[in-house]
Order: sequence, then structure tokens, then C-alpha cells
Amino acid sequence: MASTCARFDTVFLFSRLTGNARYYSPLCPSPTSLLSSGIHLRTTKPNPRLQSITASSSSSSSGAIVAGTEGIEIKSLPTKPIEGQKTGTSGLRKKVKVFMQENYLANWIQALFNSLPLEDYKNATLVLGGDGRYFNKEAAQAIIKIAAGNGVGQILVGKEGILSTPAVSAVIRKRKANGGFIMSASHNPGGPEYDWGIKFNYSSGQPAPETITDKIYGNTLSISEIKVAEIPDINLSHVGVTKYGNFSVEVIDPVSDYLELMEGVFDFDLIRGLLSRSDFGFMFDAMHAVTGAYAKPIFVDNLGAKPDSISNGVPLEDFGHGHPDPNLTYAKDLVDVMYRDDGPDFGAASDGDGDRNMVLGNKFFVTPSDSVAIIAANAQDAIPYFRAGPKGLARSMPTSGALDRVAEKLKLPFFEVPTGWKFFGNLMDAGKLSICGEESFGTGSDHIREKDGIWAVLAWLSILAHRNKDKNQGEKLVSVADVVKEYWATYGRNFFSRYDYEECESEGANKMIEYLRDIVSKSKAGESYGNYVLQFADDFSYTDPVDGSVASKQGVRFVFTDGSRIIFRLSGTGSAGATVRIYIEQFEPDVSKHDVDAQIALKPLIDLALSVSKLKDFTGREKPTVIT
Ligand code: VG1
Ligand code: CO
Repeated sequence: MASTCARFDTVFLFSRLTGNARYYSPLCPSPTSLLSSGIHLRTTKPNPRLQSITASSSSSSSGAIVAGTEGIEIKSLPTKPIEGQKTGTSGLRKKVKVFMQENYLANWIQALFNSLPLEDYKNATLVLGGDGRYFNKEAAQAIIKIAAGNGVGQILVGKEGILSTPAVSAVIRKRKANGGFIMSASHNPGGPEYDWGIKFNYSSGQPAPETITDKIYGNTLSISEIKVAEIPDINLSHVGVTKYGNFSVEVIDPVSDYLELMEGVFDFDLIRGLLSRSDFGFMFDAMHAVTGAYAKPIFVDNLGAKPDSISNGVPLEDFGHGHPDPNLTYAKDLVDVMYRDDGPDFGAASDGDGDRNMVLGNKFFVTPSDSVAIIAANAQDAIPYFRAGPKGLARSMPTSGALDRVAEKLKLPFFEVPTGWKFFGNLMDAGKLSICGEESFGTGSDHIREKDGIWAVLAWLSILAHRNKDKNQGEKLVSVADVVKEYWATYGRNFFSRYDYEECESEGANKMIEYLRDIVSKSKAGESYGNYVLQFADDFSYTDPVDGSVASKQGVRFVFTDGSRIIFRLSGTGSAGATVRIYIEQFEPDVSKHDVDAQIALKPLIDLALSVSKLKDFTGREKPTVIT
């Protein structure tokens, strides 16, 4: 076996060690399917000659052609449909072990090509990258071969398979590619026992719409063959071009296109002025995830931050055994540093694939819902890209109403969309939306079509730099807390919290949502819920104003007459069981009450949410796994 499929030796070794016969590579047929199908892949050991030529071409930024043949041989591998390949909020996410099952990944990739119009991939350019997690390198080789097998013209792949989600979006747009693959399960943990994921983005860099993902799912249920090009593994360690017939792979630097974009959006001199001050402390926690590849080149090498201001800055396949989700629970190391008396003035973290962000001041946490509102309120003054003012603002439904108030004050068009970034793209393409965000630590703008962790950090640094640009050394600087409190004083404070109950039994969680839907269908305005009076209750449905597509059942919400809300959803990004999310929000215009702890201010609403949903009865859970 090893000689017919050398490049998956490690996978097979792993399967032998674990004695688990299900650990097959996605492309290399299992011994049984080899026998039954009679298909024999040639050995795919990297050709040493190719490798050495590729290595010597690495210094040339334009890349050199290292091999060429007249054409490439395409093999057809028979396959069978696999159940459960339906994408969730953001791509297909499963345990690594599931993706390692025979043809699991290959089926999905082939089903994707079967779903796209020919002109979207034939001889087209596609981008490929990921967050560096376990299984990405094997997956990248498989995706490249299937892309070539289906007639794709060119793949642009990040060096070592690395590209953050926002960088994939940026590269698609800059290089005018037809789309791209992101190999990541984002904030889900990585490693042999944890999660892997794949997402497809379209030509303007946005996550594929549900019309496409539904088609892919349909095709995974009827797939019968996978088209694979007979080419060797690509050496991903060196920047350069490798050509096989009409197909080429260009290994690109993961940072340069993205950095160039950031330099165009922000005033780097302004930010450099702040980061190089001796009276300003900065800390960025890359959580051993993909922004480790971006943090040093951007914050240290370009913007003058001290080298020790980056922590966990080396991307690791298992994120250093961490859970790369930048929130108060999982980014605890950063939180501890930021809550010290002598802690830095500004701290931030990003997630597995670099699209989320958490922003902290010294002893101060900025909720993502406030963060997007504050960025929007300050964008025109502090960020050159928004000099003419934002075109419109938007948030996901469960995100607090803070942004709504900014839109109202600035007289900007405003949109409320379902959870998941894919709903913002159409509004951006139509020129209706500039700045948007989600309560789940996602913030971004129309510079790309994904949320963008480093962008959010640079946006906050721009606001602080702008506010402090005339402060002399020794003068008290305007702090993160000052900016937020000033914002609350102007707009009022939307207290917000989210309770997550991870890995519940699916049955109980589904029954709870059905129970809530039933309550909603019978509810009437004016009904009392404790001290709250119902304005309306529904299961959120969204009609895209650009293409008219409808997304229904996007979250059960109870909205009360004072603007308070309780919202219930099931997560669409988990890989095991069901995660229940409860979102709680209450508006407080009275400045004297703005310093109350959110958990205390929201206690009556939280209790109400728990009793209305009978969560304990349905899920057996006493306490949430994570509170944000
Ligand atoms: C979660 C968040 C959602 C976010 C999505 C992808 O989805 O709630 O706001 O867009 O993750 O983020 P769900 O369905 O689990 O609630 V990422 O950074 O994991 O791509
Ligand atoms: Co992410």
C-alpha cells in the first residue's frame, strides 16, 4: 500500500498505530476499493528534481516555472455518497477523524465542482489556504489534485498552506480569482482528536451563498466519481510557480497582499506613532493560530510594536492544545495580563482562522456589539478608508442594537441579517454596506467580504491613535475605557450577554427550540413576561434586499416593549451534539447606571430566558459552558 500511495504514509502509519481501519486518506483508495475498482494511483512521492528547482526559485517573487508537460492525466475514482455533508453557518465542520475517512473530503470537493457553473472553475484561478491546523497539508494536496482533475487553470496557495480567512478574501479580490477554499474549522479546536473544516468563497471573496451550499449538499448525495489529476504533491514550502500542462500552482506569500490592503485602508504612520510611544502598552495574542503568521510582520515589523507584545505567535497544528476562540473564557492568559494593575493599555486576540477579534483595555472588556458600533461612530474621523463616511451599517440579528443607534444618528442605511457572514456580502456588493459586525467577536467592512480580526485591531488602534495624537509624553492618554464610556454617554448602553451550552444532546436541544417556536406561534403583543411586556415574538426570517432570497428559522426572539430581547438559536458550527445559544440584551439610557456589571444588570432577563425556555428540563444543564 505504501508504495502505491506514498504521500499518505503518515496517515496509514497513524491508522496502523491506532489500529483503526477507518483512517484512510481522502484521495488514496482503501485496499478494498483499490482491488474492487482496479484503479492504481502512481506513486506521488515529490520528485526531488522538482523540489530542488522549486527551492531555487523561491527568491523570485514572480515565481519560476519548475516543470512542464504537455498535458496531465486525469483519473476517475469511483465513489459513493456519504451522509451528513451539509454545511452549517460557515462551511463544513467535522472531527478530523471524519474528514480522514475514505473519500470524505474528496467527495465534498468534487460535489462542489459538480455544483458550480463551468465558467466558474474551468481554466479559472482559485485560491487555497487555511489556518495551519492538523490535516491541512494533506487536504491541500488533495484539493489541488481534484481541482486540476476538474479543469481548474491555476491554484494560488499560501506558503505552507497558510492564509487567514480574511487574507483568502483579500487575495481572491486582488488577483481577480473566481473563488477560493479555506481549510479551517475557525474557532473550533484542532489536532487529531478535534475539528477540521472547509469553506468555499466566491469571486468577490464572500462565503458561498446558501443556493450554492445547498446544491453542494445535494450533489454529495448522488456523487459517483471523483476526478483526480495524476500530478505529484506540490512543495508548499517555497514561493514559486509549478506548472503541469495547462494547470499551474503558485505558492504565494500569505501576508503581502493582505498587508498591502491594510496599508491602503489605515493610516499606518498614525498607528505607528501610537505603538512606538513608551507610555502605551500593546499586547496581541495570536492563540497559536493563523494570525501568528501576520502579527509580527504587521504589528512589529511595520508598525513598530515591541517584539514581546505578540504572545502565542507561532501557528501550531493543535493551537498549543488551546481552544482558539478569543473570548473571556478561552483567551484567559491575555485577560489575566490585561487585568493586572500594570497591564497593557490595549490588548487583542484573534481566532483560529483570523476573522474574529476580542478587544480589551486595561481592566476593561469591550463587547463585540459595542465594538462595531464604536468603530462605526469613529470611522470617518480615524480611518482613511472611510473618509467619505460609511455607506451603511449592518449587524446579525442576535447582535445588540448598539449599532442601530449609530446608524440612526449618522442617518445611514441599516440592515439586520441572520447569523453568519455570508449575509453581508450581497449588501456590500450592492454598495449599501460598509461596516458590520456580529456579537460573536466578528467585525469587518467592505474592504473584503469576510470578518477580519486584524482589521478590527487596526481600527481600534486608529481610534486610539487619533484621540491621542496631540498628547505629550506623560500626559494622560485617552484609554479604551474612556472611548467606550464616552460612547455610552452619547448613545446609551446596550447591556448584552450570550450564554452557550455546548455539546448538549441534540434531541433535547431540538425539542426546546420546537417548544419555543410553539410559544411564539401563540404569542400576542401586550402579554406579560415577569416585569416585561411583549412587543412581539417570532422565528427570525430574512429576505435579502438585493436578490430576494429568503432565510427562515434563523432564531427565536422575544422582543419587549422597552427594547429588551431574549433570543434562542442552535449553533451551526459545532461538530458534535448541539450547542444552545441564548442572547440577552437590555438598553440603558441612564448614564448613572452604565458602570453596573452586565451580568448583574441582565440577571432578571437571564432568569426569564431560562424559565421561558425550560432549558434545564430540556437539556439537563445547570450552567452554561461559556458566558460572553
Ligand atoms: C458562530 C457565530 C456566528 C459566526 C460563525 C462563524 O456561528 O455565532 O456569528 O458567524 O460562528 O464564525 P454559530 O452558528 O455557531 O452560532 V467563525 O470565526 O467560526 O468562521
Ligand atoms: Co473564525
